[in-house]
Amino acid sequence: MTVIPASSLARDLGIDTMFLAGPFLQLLDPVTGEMPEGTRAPFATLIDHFEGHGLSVHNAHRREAWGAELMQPAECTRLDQEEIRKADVFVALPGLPASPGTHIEMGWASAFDKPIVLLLEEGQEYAFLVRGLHSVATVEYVVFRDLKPTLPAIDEAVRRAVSRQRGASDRR
Ligand code: 5HM
Repeated sequence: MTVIPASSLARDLGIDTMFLAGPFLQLLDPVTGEMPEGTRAPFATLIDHFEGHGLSVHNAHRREAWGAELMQPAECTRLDQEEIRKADVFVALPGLPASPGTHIEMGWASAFDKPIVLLLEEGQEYAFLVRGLHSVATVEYVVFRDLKPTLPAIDEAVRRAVSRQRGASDRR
């Protein structure tokens, strides 16, 4: 049983679900067809962290057993779009090099008016439409070097994105 702390993102913000996106195909080992441990780590860290905050995290990497149970394109596309539509907040690592699937998902999340948190690696170049997404959607950017020490800043970004998006929809 997961014990949710007294103050958690789920409880404080009244949210239930998160979609976590990030590079997938480019991380698969060509021999095993699976993501090596090192490339799973950022996703596992974020999933554990946000589940500890009482959120139900939808993540395709885990769903598809880190590559061992890869879905067909038509199946994962439909499912991902459905889960993003249902999510209370969308978090993504856009990928270096850019992950094509994640970029499509960022487009969906912004079109669906989701609060968005983008995790960007320090000193790296990202697409203009990633850097400019905040001009058309509720986006919080978190620049990081190491993910774990950045988790408190990521939590704050989630809080801000959800609150700002609520304020924006209340004004409409
Ligand atoms: O193009 P790339 O594989 O990097 O796309 C990754 C994103 O597409 C992930 O955020 C994931 O949600 C989705 N995806 C998926 O759900 C991608 C693939 C493979 O391209 C997959 N399932 N099998």
